[in-house]
Amino acid sequence: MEGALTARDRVGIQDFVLLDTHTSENAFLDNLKKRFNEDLIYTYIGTLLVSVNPYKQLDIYSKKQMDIYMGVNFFELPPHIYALADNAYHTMLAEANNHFILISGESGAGKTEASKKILQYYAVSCPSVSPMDRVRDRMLLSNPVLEAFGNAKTLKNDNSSRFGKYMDIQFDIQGEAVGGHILSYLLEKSRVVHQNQGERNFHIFYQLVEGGEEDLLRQLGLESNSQHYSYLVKGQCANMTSVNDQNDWRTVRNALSSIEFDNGDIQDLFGVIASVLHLGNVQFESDNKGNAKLNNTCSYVLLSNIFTIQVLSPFTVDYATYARDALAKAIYGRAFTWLVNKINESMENKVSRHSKKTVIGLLDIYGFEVFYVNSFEQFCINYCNEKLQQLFIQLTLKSEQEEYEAEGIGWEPVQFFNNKIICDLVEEKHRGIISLLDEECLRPGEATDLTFLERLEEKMGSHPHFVTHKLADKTTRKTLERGDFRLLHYAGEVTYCVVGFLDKNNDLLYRNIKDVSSRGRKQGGREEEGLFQPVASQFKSSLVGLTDILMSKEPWYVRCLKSNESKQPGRFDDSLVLHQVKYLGLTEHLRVRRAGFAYRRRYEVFLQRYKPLCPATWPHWKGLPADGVEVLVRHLGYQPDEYKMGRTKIFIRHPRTLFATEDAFEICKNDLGKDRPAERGTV
Ligand code: AOV
Ligand code: MG
Repeated sequence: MEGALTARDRVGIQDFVLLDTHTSENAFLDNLKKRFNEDLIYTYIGTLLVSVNPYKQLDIYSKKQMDIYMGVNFFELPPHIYALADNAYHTMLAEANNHFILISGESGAGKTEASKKILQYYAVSCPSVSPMDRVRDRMLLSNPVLEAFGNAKTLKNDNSSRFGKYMDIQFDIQGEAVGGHILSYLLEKSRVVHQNQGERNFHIFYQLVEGGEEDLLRQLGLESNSQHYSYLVKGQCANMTSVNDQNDWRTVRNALSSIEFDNGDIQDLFGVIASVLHLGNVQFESDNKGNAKLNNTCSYVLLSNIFTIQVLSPFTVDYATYARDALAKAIYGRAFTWLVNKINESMENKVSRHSKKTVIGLLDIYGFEVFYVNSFEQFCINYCNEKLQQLFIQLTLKSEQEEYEAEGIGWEPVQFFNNKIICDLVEEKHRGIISLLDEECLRPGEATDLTFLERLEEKMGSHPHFVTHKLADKTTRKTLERGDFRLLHYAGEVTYCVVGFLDKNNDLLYRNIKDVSSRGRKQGGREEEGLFQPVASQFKSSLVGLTDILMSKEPWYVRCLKSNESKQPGRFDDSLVLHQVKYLGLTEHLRVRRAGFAYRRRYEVFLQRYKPLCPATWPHWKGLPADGVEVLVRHLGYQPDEYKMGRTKIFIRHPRTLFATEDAFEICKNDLGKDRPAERGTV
């Protein structure tokens, strides 16, 4: 008994539900920290997985580790991302329904790494029949490709996702992964033409320029030096130590070949990427009338064909530059969409297209982020995070309620901070920020970013989560500039600078240029025919669509926490982690799990684990599992008010009851000398 306690003191508790003290945030933090210091980055809250970014490679992701977790009962092994993946998988197979894994956490917390680990687990561990091997390989290979085109170095994360990604992994009834499909959300196109100090453009540009083969570069007319390209040096950190662009180039290049990209596709793709770089180097100068003309160093026939049409109208140099950038963004955005479509084609299940399948959806989006200057992009990203937090709140409360109801057990709800108020502030029809923004975008010529801000202040001025520069001093100590507004998000306050909001929401010029550049091509493009929807509204609709997709499936949660701001291995910054624990609502989640009945387990599972503790159930119980559990817990001395028997599960009121049983089990297990795998230090 004492040995077990000492071990627990050192490595903490692997499931917060078993934490025998109160559920205070400090106790929570303390447990996370103990474990983190032992390189135990994963901890459960029931079936929810908390992960703390170690910023160092841990030896816990080998094939051997995968094998250990395959098909083993969730709580029998140390917490792991594989255990969650495996549990979702086996539940999906057993219940023949669809699931999704929601991975959340702020920028740099480890979401993308977690999603890759899960995909690897399925690709490697699930049963496999040869023809599908290629589909699985492609699913895995889609990662480096999409990361190259959709990720970039930001101040928060050297490999930050700049698009949202939802991937369905399809399984047949034998449990084999047979296909995949990706939905991508709002790519941060502005990065193509501008990067803040200390940030980079999308990885692919540097990979191509630094790693591309001589022949290829010559064909594309590219110099093998990123310093040569104005779009690559805005952040003044083109070459960074944590990324090896040359190696990554080879990985991406090989991946593309394996994902059904033929040489023509690859030529086209890099032709487009190169054209963006060339475009960025196009300079304008004033003619004698003050109009823009192409600087005579520009000799790109194809580009100037497209481009001079646009710049033939008498534009100023500024405007022409602006048009050039809009075109570059549009080209890149289209290339990205094309890429996602190609990848989807290659992961399509062509063998058993019509047989029944179930899916596990993996959601990995850009995390909440706050920079020194925050713009339209951060507004969209942070809004997206609000929506997912709202989904989490709805689902955890909802599923809890439903479970008690289904099992015939009454309960008292726990209070959460409900961020619905912030979601409404942003997205409410006719009244939300996005609606106001759209309205301003419909007044071309009259509206400006500043009139938008004025309208915001007028309409939202008294909202508890909106701060105008006029009121800033009363609410917080930090002052606001004239062109700023501040939102009090669930994860903290963010000051947004309105400059560029209208323009980025409109993407107007993008449409003009599309008209011009598609003139003379064979097809006009179907997109142009549809009704124009501003960017933020479009994003809002796509998030509604995503929510619907998710709500129709069974949820699993991975909550990623950032351990420190400076990406240091093994450093645990108490206040930073505590802040995340608070805003992610982790202790409330824990309290909900423990309210009324802290713990519940299916009768079969409970009996299987604890049956050695009672002579009547060991080694075999012949009757119904529920009856066996009843016999077992009476033998253990459970008092009638300590537990309830539901329809399929036993519900245990206090963690300490299960805790005592768990202790007894540990001792008994040692006595039996059973060679069960157990967490380091707990045996
Ligand atoms: P994110 O996806 O949550 O941020 P990442 O998954 O890209 O964050 O993680 C950021 C970096 O942290 C990675 O590049 C790794 O160096 C490190 N890291 C994360 N998880 C682990 C792990 N399990 N083991 C070792 N290192 C890890 V963003 O995409 O910015 O929201 O938009
Ligand atoms: Mg990411």
